Amino acid sequence: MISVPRLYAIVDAAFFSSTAALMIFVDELVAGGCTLLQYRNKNGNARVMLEQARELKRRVGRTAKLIMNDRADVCLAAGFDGVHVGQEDLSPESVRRIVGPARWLGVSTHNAEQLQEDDRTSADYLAIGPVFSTSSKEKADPVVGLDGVRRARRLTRKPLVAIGGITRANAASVIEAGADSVAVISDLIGEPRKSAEEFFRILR
Ligand code: TZP
Ligand code: MG
Repeated sequence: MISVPRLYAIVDAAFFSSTAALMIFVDELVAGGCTLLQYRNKNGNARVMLEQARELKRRVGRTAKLIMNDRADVCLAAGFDGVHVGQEDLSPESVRRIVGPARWLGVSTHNAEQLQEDDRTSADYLAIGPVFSTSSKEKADPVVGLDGVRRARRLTRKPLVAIGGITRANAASVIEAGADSVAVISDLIGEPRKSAEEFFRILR
């Protein structure tokens, strides 16, 4: 069983006007104590994704685990530590066959039924969300709330990551509801180092 840190920082390329700005953001997250980072790029072409991913790997090295959103091929090409897929990506077992047994595989779920189904796969961790309303995801599923997190906790023994609208103000309630970790996009933007440090202080 893997161990997931309290804060799972998601680095969404859409928030940055240049690769340089994205890299500075990541340096700051690592300086703030982040050891698990997901690279997400929903609009970029595969070539840009791989370039940015390789640069991330060069900078982060082994100080933090790097997880690739959606793309098993780019994960392998960039030497990332794992892949995170959703309900409309390749199935967990298809990704597992591509990335092998050692890399981390995470799966996003949005309700109890999906969570139970993906609990039966070889996923290393499951995500549940959106917990709160979010503007960082297009066509987000209905919010599951803290009750959705509690319910998810009862349905899986895998590490549980909560996502969607999580901030320093509500993160403690999400962990209390049973999540092992919070995945955050927006509330790290701006002052990533300070924000990460505060998440770790709050979630100690
Ligand atoms: N999946 C469900 S909600 C979400 C994703 C990728 C976005 C979370 O972003 P934020 O800004 O932390 O609400
Ligand atoms: Mg996806």
